[in-house]
Amino acid sequence: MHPSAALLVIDMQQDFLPGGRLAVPGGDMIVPIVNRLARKFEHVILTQDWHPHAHISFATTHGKRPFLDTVEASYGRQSLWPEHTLQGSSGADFADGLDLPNAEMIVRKGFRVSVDSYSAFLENDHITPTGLAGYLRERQLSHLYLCGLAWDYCVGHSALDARELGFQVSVITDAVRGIDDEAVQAMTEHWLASGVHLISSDEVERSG
Ligand code: VGL
Ligand code: ZN
Repeated sequence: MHPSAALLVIDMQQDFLPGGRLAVPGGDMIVPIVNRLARKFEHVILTQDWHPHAHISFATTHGKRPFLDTVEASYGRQSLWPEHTLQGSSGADFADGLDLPNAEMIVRKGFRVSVDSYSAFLENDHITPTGLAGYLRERQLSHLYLCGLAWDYCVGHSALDARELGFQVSVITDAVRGIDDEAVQAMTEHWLASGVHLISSDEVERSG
């Protein structure tokens, strides 16, 4: 790959795979694709969703229903989820079979109790940076290829923020899975309107 290219592997963690606490359908199917893709990149960066107990995004924190209810956070509406990717829990571990020996950096996110972070770049308040943009800029990694989970949330917002921060962004669509079909559709429209490119893992692998 181009020397300025980096592969961002978003939230490939046990809790997001079938059998996990916030399972993304087919999430396990992309593990071999991600492993193969990583061999093509000199720069591979992972994100790890990493929540404390009583996190704002947990339905249990508010006595509400996951997937259905929301809360008004200081930064706007926050969706509610089953408890997932608790710091240090086995559900927060990277997916079984994920094999990325050349990964150089792990960005943890969502570790503040009162702010969620879907995006690898900015927390859900859209103000607090994770530091990833600074890392990439300092290393002159300007062409980002995204894969992982979930299409409609963490991959989705990471791609949008990366575009806004001035990166070239391609999402490798057969190496991503989503939670909700309608949300996947809406996110894909946002991507296209923002100049996010959609490509296949075949195209990436053929491009050398
Ligand atoms: C995610 C919902 C809550 C994701 C993380 O990785 O897409 N979605 N936390
Ligand atoms: Zn989360």
